[in-house]
Amino acid sequence: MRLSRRHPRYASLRVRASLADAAGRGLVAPEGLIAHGRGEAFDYLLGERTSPSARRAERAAAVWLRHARRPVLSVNGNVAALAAGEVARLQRAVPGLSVEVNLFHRTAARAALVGRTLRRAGVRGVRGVRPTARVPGLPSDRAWVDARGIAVADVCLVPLEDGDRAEALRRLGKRVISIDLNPLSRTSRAADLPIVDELCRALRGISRASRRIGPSPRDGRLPAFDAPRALAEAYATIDQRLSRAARRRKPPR
Ligand code: PTJ
Repeated sequence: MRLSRRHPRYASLRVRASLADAAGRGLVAPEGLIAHGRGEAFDYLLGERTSPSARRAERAAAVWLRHARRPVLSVNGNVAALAAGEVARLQRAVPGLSVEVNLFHRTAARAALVGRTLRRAGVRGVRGVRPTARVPGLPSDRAWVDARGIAVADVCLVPLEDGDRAEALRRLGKRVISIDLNPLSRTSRAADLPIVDELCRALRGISRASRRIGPSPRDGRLPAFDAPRALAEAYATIDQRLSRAARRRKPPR
């Protein structure tokens, strides 16, 4: 299908087309297309831009990743399809950041494809293609992790995660940073540091902040973050936008 650049939703249509293509190649699970649609709906409600509150969360995430002893970024099919290049840039901006394939709908072939996609984009030392440990108490294939990656991480950055695993990681004493446009999701509510922003914008924001911070001691000291406040600010953003639209009887821009 040809997309016209003049279409007012060109950028969004292009992303959809590339995800549909990635689903055709088996990189994205069919369920990943549904997850993307849910994300788009929340992005619409949030104004399709990074809010000041999300920007603060991205800066805090950069500090946590810089100070973590063993930080790991978890990558599923959607993340690889949408943001493999941003993942590589973040790894360059946060020296020592491990990148691990972690799939809900796991097959060996999909895991290998996600790994290849990341390596081609410039990600180094991709973990999790052949997992070697399990997160206890999780029945799904998402429990499969790398014994030298997520299994021993102190800080896990988990974009587009499911709530069960976010909760299981926290039970193991890990600090969880989520990226999820749905501030009501179980993942956002379970995270120690929820970032309510679109995946690519959030990864760019964290990379930018990390470059600004520069080298930091890997001392495991993570400044406090007020997660309930960050979520309340996201609810308020949606509330204000809808209330304004209801008053004007016109959708906000
Ligand atoms: O590749 P797999 O097999 O590991 O499967 C990945 C999916 C995404 C299918 C799986 O993790 C899943 O089912 O996720 P959920 O439970 O639907 O959660 C995904 C969350 O990500 C939802 O709350 C969406 O609102 C949110 N989301 C979707 N797209 C984006 C997003 N958040 C930020 N940026 C996006 N682009």
